[in-house]
Amino acid sequence: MEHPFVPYAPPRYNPDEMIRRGAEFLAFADARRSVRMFSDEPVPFRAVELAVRAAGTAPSGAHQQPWKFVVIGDRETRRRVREAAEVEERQNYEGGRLPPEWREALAPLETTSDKGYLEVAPWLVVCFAEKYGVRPDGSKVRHYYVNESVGIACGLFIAALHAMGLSTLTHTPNPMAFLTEICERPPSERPYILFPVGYAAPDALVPDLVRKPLDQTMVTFPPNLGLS
Ligand code: IYR
Repeated sequence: MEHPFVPYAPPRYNPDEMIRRGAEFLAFADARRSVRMFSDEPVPFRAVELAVRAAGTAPSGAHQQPWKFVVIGDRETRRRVREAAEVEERQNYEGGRLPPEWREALAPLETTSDKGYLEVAPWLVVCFAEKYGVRPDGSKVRHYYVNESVGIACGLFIAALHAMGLSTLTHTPNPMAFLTEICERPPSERPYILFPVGYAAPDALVPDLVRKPLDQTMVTFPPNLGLS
C-alpha cells in the first residue's frame, strides 16, 4: 500500500483554551464507568458502527490495522456466547481454576460466573486481534505490535461509546477460544476483548472505585521539575 505524504495541520489553541479543553476531556473520560447491569433497550446499529469506525482510527504498527470487530445482534448468538462464557467462568470461580491471588484481586468487584449481561445488552462486539495477515495466495504477512495497536483501538471504541451515552464492559472471559468458534473466525485471529454494548440499566450500580492520584501514575524527570 502506497501512502503519499500530504500536509497535516491539527488545530492549535492558546494555553488557556488548551487547558480548558483538556480539563473538559478529562471530566468526560472520568465520568465513564464499566457496567455489568445493562438495559435491554434497543440501540441503533449505526451507533455501534460509528464506535467501530472510531476504533479504526487508532495508530497501529506499520499501519497494519490488525483488528476485526465482530458485531453480534441476534438473541440466539448472544445466548450461545453467554452460555459458553459461563461454562468457562464456572470453572474459574466454582471449579477453583482462578488462583487465590487473582480471586482476592477480584473480590472487591464482586464478579461471579453469572454473565447474564451478555444476553441483556442488545449488542455484543467481539474484538479480534489479527496475529498475522493472510495474502490472497494464503501466505502470511507479519504484523507488528499487535497488542499495542488493538489495545489502543479498543480504548477509542470505549471512548466513542461513552461519547454516545452508551456503556460497555471490557469482558475477557477466560479462556476465550469459544469466541473464535461462535464467530467463525480464522486461525489468524485471536479473541481480544468481548464488549457487551447498550444503555446502562436505569438502576445500574457500579463499585465506587477510586482512581489512582496523579502522584502514583506520573513521575517527572528531573524529580523536582516542580511545575504543578
Ligand atoms: N474473566 C472473569 C474474571 C475477571 C477478571 C478480571 I482481571 C476482572 O477485572 C474481572 C473479572 C470474569 O469475567 O468474571
